[in-house]
Amino acid sequence: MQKTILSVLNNSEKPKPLPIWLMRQAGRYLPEYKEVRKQAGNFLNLCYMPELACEVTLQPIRKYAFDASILFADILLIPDALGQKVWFVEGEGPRLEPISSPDELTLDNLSQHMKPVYKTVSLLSERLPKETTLIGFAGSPWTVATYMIAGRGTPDQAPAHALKHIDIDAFQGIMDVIVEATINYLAAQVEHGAEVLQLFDSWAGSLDGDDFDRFCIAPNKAIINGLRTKGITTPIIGFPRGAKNRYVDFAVETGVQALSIDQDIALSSVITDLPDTVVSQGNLDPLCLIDGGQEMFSKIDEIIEATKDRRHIFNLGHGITQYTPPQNVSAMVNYIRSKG
Ligand code: 1CP
Repeated sequence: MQKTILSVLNNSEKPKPLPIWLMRQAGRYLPEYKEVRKQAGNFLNLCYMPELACEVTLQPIRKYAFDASILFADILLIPDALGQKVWFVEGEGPRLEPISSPDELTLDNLSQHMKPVYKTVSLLSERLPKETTLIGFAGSPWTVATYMIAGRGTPDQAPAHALKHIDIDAFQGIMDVIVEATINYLAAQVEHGAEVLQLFDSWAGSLDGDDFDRFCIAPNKAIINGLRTKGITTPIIGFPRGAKNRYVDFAVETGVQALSIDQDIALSSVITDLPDTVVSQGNLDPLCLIDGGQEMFSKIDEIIEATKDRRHIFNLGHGITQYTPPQNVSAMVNYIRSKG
C-alpha cells in the first residue's frame, strides 16, 4: 500500500478519498492518552520518554487509521533545549521563565537534549503501518518567541510585540537563535525517519503589514532554505494560522509544498489564488466535531466540493479540542472515506 499523504505531496495526482490526519490527533480527548500521561507523571516527561511518546502517537492511528501520524512532542521543547526553564501547569498550560535577550540562550546542548525525541521518531518509523506517513514538526520562530518572551500563552502576544518595539536587536537575535535551532532539529527528525515536516506559526495572525513579511514569512523561509541547503528535500507544510489575505503570499514566498488553512477564512478565498503546485490542507472548524451529526457532515461536504479540482489533505483549521467525543472522529473519518 502506498503512503497517500507523502504521495499527494510529491505527485500531481489527486487521491480519492481525501487523505486525512488531524492536528493534535493524540491528546486529551482520548481516554487512552490520559492513561499514558498519568504514567509519565507530567506532559513534559511524556515528550522525553520515547516508548510512551511513541505509544501515544500510535493510539489515534490504531483507532482511526489516519493517513499520517504526527510525532508526539511540543513546540516548546526548543526553548527547553536552548536552556530556558519550561514547565506545564496542569489544567492551565505552558509556563517559561521569560527572556528578553539571545544571551540567555545556548545552542550547545540542542542535539544532546533532543536525543529522546529523535529516538521516538526512530521507533515510530519502525512501528507505524507501511501506509502511514510520519510527520515531524516544529513551531515557527515568531510563535515560539511569543511564549519565550511572555513566559506563557497570551491572547494578543503583547510582550513579544513590545520587545520588538523596545529592542529590535534583542528580538531579532532571539528569532535568529530559534531559526538555527529549528533547522538542526528538523534535519535530525528527517535523519531519524520523518517523511514530511510541518511548521506551526499559530500566532501569525497577530502580525500585520511589514511585520508579517519580516517575522512570519522571512523566518519560515529561512528554515526551509536552511533545510534545502543541507540537501533535505522532504515536503514541508506551512501553517500561518490567522494569516487572512496573506496566506497565498506566505505559500509562494516561503516555498512550502502545502499550506494548512484555519477555519476563520473561506477556503475558496485562499485556494482561488493558490498555485496548484501547492497542496491545501485543513479548514474544518474543530468545534463542529463536538456536536458532530448533520452539521459536521455538511461542513465536510463543503470542503470536499471546494477542493474537488485540487490536491487537498483533510484536516481541521486548528487542533482538535479535548471536548471532542471520540465517536464523532470515527463518524467523520467514515464519512470522508465513503465519498471515495
Ligand atoms: O496532556 C496535556 O495536558 C497536554 C496537552 C498538549 C498536547 C497533547 C500540549 C500542551 N501539547 C500537546 C502535543 C502537541 N503540541 C503536538 C503533538 C501531537 C499532535 O498534534 O497530535 C503538537 C504538534 C503541538 C504543537 C503546539 N504546542 C502548538 C502549535 C499548534 C497549536 O495548537 O496552535 C502550540 C501553540 C503548542 C503550545 C502548547 N502546548 C500545550 C498547550 C496547551 C499549548 C498551547 C498553549 C496556549 O494556548 O497558548
